[in-house]
Amino acid sequence: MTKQNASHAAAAAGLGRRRFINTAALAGLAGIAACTDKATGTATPLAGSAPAGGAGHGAAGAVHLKPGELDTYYGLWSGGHTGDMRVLGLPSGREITRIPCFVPDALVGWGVTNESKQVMGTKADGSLKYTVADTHHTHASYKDGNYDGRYAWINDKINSRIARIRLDHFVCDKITELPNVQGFHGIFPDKRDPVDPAINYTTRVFCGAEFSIPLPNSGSEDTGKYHSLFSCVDAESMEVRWQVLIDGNCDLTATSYDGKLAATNQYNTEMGAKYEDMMSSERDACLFFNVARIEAAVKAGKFKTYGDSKVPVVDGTLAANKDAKSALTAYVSVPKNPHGVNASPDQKYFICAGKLSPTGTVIELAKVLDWFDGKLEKLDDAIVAEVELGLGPLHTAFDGRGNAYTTLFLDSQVVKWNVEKAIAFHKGDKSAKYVVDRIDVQYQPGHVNASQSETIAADGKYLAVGCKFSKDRFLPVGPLHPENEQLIDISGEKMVLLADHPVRGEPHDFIIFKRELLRPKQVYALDDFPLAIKDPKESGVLRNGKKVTIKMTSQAPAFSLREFKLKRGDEVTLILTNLDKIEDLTHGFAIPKYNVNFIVNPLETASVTFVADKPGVFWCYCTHFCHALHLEMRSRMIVEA
Ligand code: K7E
Ligand code: CUA
Ligand code: CA
Repeated sequence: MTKQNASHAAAAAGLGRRRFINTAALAGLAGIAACTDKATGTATPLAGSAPAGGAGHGAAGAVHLKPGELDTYYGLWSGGHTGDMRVLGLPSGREITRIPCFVPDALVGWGVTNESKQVMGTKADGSLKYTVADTHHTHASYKDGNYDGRYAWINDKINSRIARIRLDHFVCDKITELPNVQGFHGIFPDKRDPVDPAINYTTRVFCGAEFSIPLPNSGSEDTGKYHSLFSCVDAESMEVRWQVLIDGNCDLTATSYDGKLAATNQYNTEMGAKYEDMMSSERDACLFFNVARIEAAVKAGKFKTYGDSKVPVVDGTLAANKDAKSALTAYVSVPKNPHGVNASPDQKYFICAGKLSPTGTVIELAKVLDWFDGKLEKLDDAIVAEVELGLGPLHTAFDGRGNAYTTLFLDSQVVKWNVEKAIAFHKGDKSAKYVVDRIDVQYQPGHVNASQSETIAADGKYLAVGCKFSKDRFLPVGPLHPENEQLIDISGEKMVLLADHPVRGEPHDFIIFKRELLRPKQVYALDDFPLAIKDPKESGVLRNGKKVTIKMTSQAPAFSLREFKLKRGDEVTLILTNLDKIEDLTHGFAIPKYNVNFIVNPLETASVTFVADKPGVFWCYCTHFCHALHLEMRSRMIVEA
């Protein structure tokens, strides 16, 4: 079969299978249920060579930590619709905390306090600009090719926002809304500066926009005038540095270890508005960005701006970038509606998964750079392998020993394959057995990631797989099932399934960090907060007409003000500093009927603003267990009629 025929046939097979999954999901999965072994209650694998369970394997014990035993890895999981980042311990799979970003959170008062509202963004009336989100991808800052524990970033696809999380305090400190785009999906920080060798750490975050829109967004129906942009956000200021106007769309994002290249896979080079149109071509592209050249073009003033946005937009369209020696972009042809693009830890390759083609495409970065330098004539020669992996390949992770692990959405498998052997096979050595192993997962995997996968310190210990369906895996809880995150031991030749753990839908993506790389602080410094009340004696009610400021501190088991008086209609800002400086001594502050509840961690200051529109007595109480007299820890708000 020719390569084209092969991908065509597989695409047809894939869509057939997909239809089966979508329209006959219940019937199809009931078939799987029928395979359940009644005696053990474990599902037997549908197909494939590897066992579905880790029973009898020594590694299985690794996930069952003894009480008090700490995990060896952090997992940073995207929270999906809950708009937060979840922090897991691995290998246990225990969820340790959630870091609210885009959506209000009742535990910490995210979206309640003035400080969090300022990060989230408000309308003119002070209410939150957005209260829904859809996070998919999370990645962290780098230094010398490994995580440095400074920041993590996460996207919101619905409202095209990027949030930054400070990994010293595990809090979101900045959110930026990208201009000129819709459907912001892929995200990846750079790993060093392409020009200045002294900058060996992340200073940029690249963001791909999946949906194309008119510029300006006029409501035009003419899809021929729609565009997607690729954005670069400054890692420190979180301002958008520049954008690139492109042909086709963006999806996932990857960056090279030398900082010179960023890329996005493109599934809609057709610029279709309907799915049939989006899959009408046999090949789409992996689009590369020459970071140094783009920044030189911006510096030289070769850009446009759109609408109210001041962000410089350079021209990365095909027509404007035909001449390799001046090109800002390079469109490498890959088969059909590709999905993930991932950077191998040996720093040499980007791998594009075929999705509607059963293939993985290996692109050699040195050759892409050769093309930009005019040393490689045909850009497509940068493809050093295009090999069959199975049906519905989506995302790829690495073990640092030359192997890649790609999820096969339609086959419900992870395939382990050797990249150099795939290259040898592609070159003509048909004896090169590049597929090393396959394992069945339950079911329909999307993202996959390995411990330290996309760093130079990939350690090949654990692989986590985000499975989209969890039928029969957990106690039934009604129509909405959790997703099934499966943990696989990849330390040996064969993959071994270690554990399932349910997660609330739908994380999509995650990264796995060695625990030594993160050193979070347990207690804030008073000076971190400009409004801090450093001495209980500063407490009191300050009135300026209708505007009232209440200053209060907390020290278990009391608030510094046992009561405070307001007049109906007062515009009140209440500032609370927790002067307890002992690790884990957090207090809460709730005002009944005023929709106020937030916490203050040790030496943290937070504030809320509200109108005292209801007269009466309101017992403000501590909502976070802190002391034997926690229930008695109160302040009385008296609002005079
Ligand atoms: Cu494959 Cu949004 Cu990363 Cu989901 S995307 S799986
Ligand atoms: Cu303070 Cu509970
Ligand atoms: Ca396509």
